[in-house]
Amino acid sequence: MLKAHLIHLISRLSRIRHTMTDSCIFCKIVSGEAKAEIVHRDAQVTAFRDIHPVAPTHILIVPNRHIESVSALETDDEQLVGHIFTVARKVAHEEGISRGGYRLITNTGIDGGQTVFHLHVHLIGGQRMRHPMG
Ligand code: DGP
Repeated sequence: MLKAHLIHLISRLSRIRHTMTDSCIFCKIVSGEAKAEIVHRDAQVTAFRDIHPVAPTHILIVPNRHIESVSALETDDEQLVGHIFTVARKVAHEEGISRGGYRLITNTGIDGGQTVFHLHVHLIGGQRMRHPMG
């Protein structure tokens, strides 16, 4: 009985966490409450320049809806994930880095190096990069 109650509570809490936006900096950028240099915005995603660029082009593409990370994605989000990549391709073209190539990175969870817990894809380019596997 207690176990069932606890499972129900944890499930409710994780859902609340999933939609919580108050303290999320990327939600604030999406809503306009926080400033960022936005390069693309549509009904599903927003793309803006990273505050600490590691290359001449460093843009973050985020879903407008708060999703914590890849681990929180659901089957219904498949179209959204595809759209994020389509926007990455379009922005890369506009940045003039399509021909040279670029890197798309999604850090997931603490061990994956994620520091902002709102799903995002880094679009990085404008220079030759070392292969991440060495
Ligand atoms: P990650 O470590 O993969 O979670 O990447 C988070 C990125 O978000 C990191 O490269 C820095 C960037 N970032 C953090 N806070 C802000 C902010 O307030 N504005 C912008 N534009 N970027 C931010």
